[in-house]
Amino acid sequence: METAHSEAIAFFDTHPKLNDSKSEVLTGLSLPQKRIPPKSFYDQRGSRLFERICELDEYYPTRTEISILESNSAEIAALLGDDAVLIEYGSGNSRKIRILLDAVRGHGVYIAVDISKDHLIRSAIELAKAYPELDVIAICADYSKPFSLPPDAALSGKPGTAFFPGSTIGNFDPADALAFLTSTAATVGPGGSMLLGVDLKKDIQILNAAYNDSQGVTAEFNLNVLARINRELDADFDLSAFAHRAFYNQRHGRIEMHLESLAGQSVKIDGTAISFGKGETIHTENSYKYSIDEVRTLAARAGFHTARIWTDPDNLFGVFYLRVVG
Ligand code: AVJ
Repeated sequence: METAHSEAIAFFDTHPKLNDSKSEVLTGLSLPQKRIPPKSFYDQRGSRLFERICELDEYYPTRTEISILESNSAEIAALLGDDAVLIEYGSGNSRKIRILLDAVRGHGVYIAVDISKDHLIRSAIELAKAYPELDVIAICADYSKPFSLPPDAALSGKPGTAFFPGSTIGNFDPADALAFLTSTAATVGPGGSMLLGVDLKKDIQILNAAYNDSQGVTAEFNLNVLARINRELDADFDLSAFAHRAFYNQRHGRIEMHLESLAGQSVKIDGTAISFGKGETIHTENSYKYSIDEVRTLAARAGFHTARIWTDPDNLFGVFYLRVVG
């Protein structure tokens, strides 16, 4: 690290294996139901489009979760206690963690875990500058797999609280969500806890509107993945020959996003031809929605007791405080 503020943070690198994205995309597009993983959305333009989504009238989750965290920050701080050890899974937009850090008056330990090293270090340094009393640790790791926290000395011996906001858990299939929570329980260990943000089941029209906004930003976000593949994987997708589709799948309790081929066509990716029938789709994202009871049950199977739940007045979104059992 070559920055003037590198001494402000501690950095640990687990050297997560970056999947070979070309073969991953080619494999996904060879399946009977073609698919591209949702992590592919977030190149620079995709991350910017996602930030615009978060500002849309129709997209309620971000602003609702922020208001829940703000309204309950004193109680959350009391549960975290003095010198809290906060472990953020995915160091996205720092707005939410700042609410918690302000509530604990900038004291304690903050551990950011992210697979994207540059982004991770940049945001960790930002927070270290903003909270001079805070011990900031950055761990480059793939948090969807188990990883170890740095030695106890760095952690004041206090069990940690994992912070996983944004309903990112909604991107996991149920079995993967269970595996993820189980491994998080192991990471924070006995006495540890988790603050989990989850988008709740609700009126289908509200859900469908959130993923079919009137300004078409979500459509741009979805289509951007094809522009990214064109650029990074030497492909020739015609973006005007695909359309954004998003709908609530009631049986699975999830929003599905797809890109629908508007014609029969063939696309080349690094020399490999992929053919599309008219109306055929690429499945780009699942966003699972949970009832409060479903979160409780999932958490219990992963070894967590649901100690506290905060919601908004319309029950759109839930923030769950989970404690490791035993
Ligand atoms: C970042 C996965 C929580 O599922 O709502 C927003 C991503 N996709 N609009 C979500 C997303 C389309 C978002 N998550």
